[in-house]
Amino acid sequence: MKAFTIDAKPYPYLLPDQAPALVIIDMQRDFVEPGGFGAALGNDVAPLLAIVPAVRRLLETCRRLGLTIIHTREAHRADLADCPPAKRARGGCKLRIGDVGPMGRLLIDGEAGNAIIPELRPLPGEIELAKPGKGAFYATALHELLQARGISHLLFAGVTTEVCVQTSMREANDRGYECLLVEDATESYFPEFKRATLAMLTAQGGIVGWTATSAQVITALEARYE
Ligand code: C5J
Repeated sequence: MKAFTIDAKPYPYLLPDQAPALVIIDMQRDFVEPGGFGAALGNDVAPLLAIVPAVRRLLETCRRLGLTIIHTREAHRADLADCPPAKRARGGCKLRIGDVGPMGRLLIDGEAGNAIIPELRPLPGEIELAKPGKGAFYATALHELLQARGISHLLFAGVTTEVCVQTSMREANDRGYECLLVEDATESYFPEFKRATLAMLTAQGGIVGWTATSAQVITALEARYE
């Protein structure tokens, strides 16, 4: 039988019978639009918006092929009971988690700024997961949801590469998932951090997983699951 692979780094990524899930990390207004939490930390958010077309192409392909799709949001409860004081204090900026910004309270579930950007808004049937940490597995039901569906392979996209994306991919790797990060569907406020993250994830024979471009991923998914 023919083996279907994604042309990936550091070596081809084998696509299983049970299709991978697409995990889109934190494409929420808080991080990619001016006036959100990312901007409050002093970042220029423009580079993050540049990946939206690539994430959208990937999302549309996965939708058409019927893959499981998970959208995460970094989000805290309105009473901040799930936000450690150390996290809230970090950065020492004028606006902190829970404070009111131009798009509502920063990083608070249900506020306007906490929503996924309109271009990538989840459709009914897709899983939208609020997560109080940087990693998508910390204090969420993600592992149980994936296990219930028999999913062993995860394709990662979203922001930021070296913070929530990398943390989530490492958590997934430790739980036994075969993980691939889509290179042009992830971004950082710091280009050198993105480059370093892609390199460190795939070093040592793919110690955390694989990377590939969205074109390579889409071509392989269509060949395997269409
Ligand atoms: C950050 C994230 N950078 N989604 N969150 O605080 O990467």
